[in-house]
Amino acid sequence: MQLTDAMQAVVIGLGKAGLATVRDLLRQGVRVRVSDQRQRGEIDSSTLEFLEQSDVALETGGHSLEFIKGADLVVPGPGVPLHLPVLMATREQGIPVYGELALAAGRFGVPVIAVTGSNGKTTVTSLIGALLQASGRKPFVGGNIGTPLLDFFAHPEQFDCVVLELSSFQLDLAGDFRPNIGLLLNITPDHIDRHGSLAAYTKAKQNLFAHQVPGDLAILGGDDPVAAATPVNAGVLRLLFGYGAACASRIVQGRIELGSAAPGMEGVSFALAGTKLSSSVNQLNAAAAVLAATMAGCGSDGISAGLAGFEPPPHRMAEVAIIDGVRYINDSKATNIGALAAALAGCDAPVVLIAGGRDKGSDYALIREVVARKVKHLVLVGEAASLMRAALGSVVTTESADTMENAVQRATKAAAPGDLVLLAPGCASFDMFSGYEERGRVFAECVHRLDDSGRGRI
Ligand code: UMA
Ligand code: ADP
Repeated sequence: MQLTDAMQAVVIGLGKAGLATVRDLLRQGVRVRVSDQRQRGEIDSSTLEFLEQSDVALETGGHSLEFIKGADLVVPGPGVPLHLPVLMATREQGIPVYGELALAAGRFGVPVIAVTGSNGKTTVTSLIGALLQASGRKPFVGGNIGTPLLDFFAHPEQFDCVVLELSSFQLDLAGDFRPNIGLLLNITPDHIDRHGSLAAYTKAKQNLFAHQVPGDLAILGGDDPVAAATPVNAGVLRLLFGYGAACASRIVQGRIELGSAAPGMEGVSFALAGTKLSSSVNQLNAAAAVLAATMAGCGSDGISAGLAGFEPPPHRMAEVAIIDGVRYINDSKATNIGALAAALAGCDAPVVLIAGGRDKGSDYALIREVVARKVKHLVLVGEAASLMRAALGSVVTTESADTMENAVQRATKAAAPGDLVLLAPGCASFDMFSGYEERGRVFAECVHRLDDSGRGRI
């Protein structure tokens, strides 16, 4: 849609992305109104001041049909459920509903690499950014990773390429958005509460490739049957990464080997030993990122330097301490059962698992086999505790804890020297914490308190 200054847009949800959307629409000269479910007093004063100065009308305490009257388009933030009555009414009235990606489509003017998948998005997105940077490029890194993607348009002159982490929520309303290089890492169930079914969630993820044209590239997780089977448009190059022989970027004994699809890089390989990417999931993430960076024109020197200097984001399989021979691992970012299963699969010692939190409609029976194989005792926290006990109680001993402190103490009691105590919740954190970061921080604090209480660090 060509936006003009005669148009009026309504933004729903004044979160990070919503505020960036307001700014972007204002830059394009569109008249903007914004509606948020929070009360006015809950919105910070600098935001209120900005809206007032920019002549942006604000509705608080909910979304009324009256407020969207006369709008030429409505833009919900990514976390706003699409079945809200106000959005249903918007559609019924024939008003287009755009997401951030639909607003950005066709405007970047530099190559765009976009990463989606159930797990590994943040790691792969930031790693691609690091590889590009180490190769002398100036990437904008944003999207679901934290910096709203529309912020790119505030200073496009500062960047020569764009790397986006995209969630299924963002891809649900992507319009004509098209990445030059799209990556779908893997698909395991997540956000079923929002999408309604695994099929709808998968479709949203695969939407990344819907508008690609000949010359574009689709990079797919070769070991993930759903990701690998993603249809791509005619003329789009399809490359796989992973362990399989058909992969253009292949993990062989801790190294990443590039195949003939990578121009000028055939037979080049990169060692991961000595980098912070040697865990089993990070080997996969590195294989994806190296392939994307290679296909975006990076050479082997830049890629080697980028891999060597990369610091993985926190709260992902991070060792917190070793106390009395027990290793405590914080994988608070394991917010779905795919990440939980991958964490367990990569563990090389008996695991006392702390799991649970806010359920997202997950079927915990899907992880029964890996739990039976790897977990010696399960400590459950949060709202999902009874659902998880019902699904897993037949294969592992379980107990409940009402605080993280109590969970850490119970897990410690069940662990023997050589064991791992792993926080990998498999659920969202919002029933007990402000987010996965706070959950991981509190876990680490509780572990350190054990240490302070006289147990010897090894
Ligand atoms: N709101 C309403 N009405 C509603 C729902 C929400 O008004 O019905 C308002 C809330 O009051 C709040 C605002 O909307 O003021 C929250 O907006 P949002 O949920 O769209 O979140 P943002 O703060 O804009 O952050 C979003 C992403 N959040 C979600 O997709 C839920 C962030 O991803 C992203 O980093 C940020 O944009 C910048 O691009 C976070 C996330 O949790 C990390 N993503 C999910 C995930 O990774 O699993 C998808
Ligand atoms: P996302 O942004 O998709 O949530 P992250 O990189 O933040 O991905 O990692 C989220 C969780 O998934 C962490 O628990 C991490 O240990 C796990 N993880 C990371 N990469 C992978 C992968 N390739 N496959 C499965 N799990 C992964």
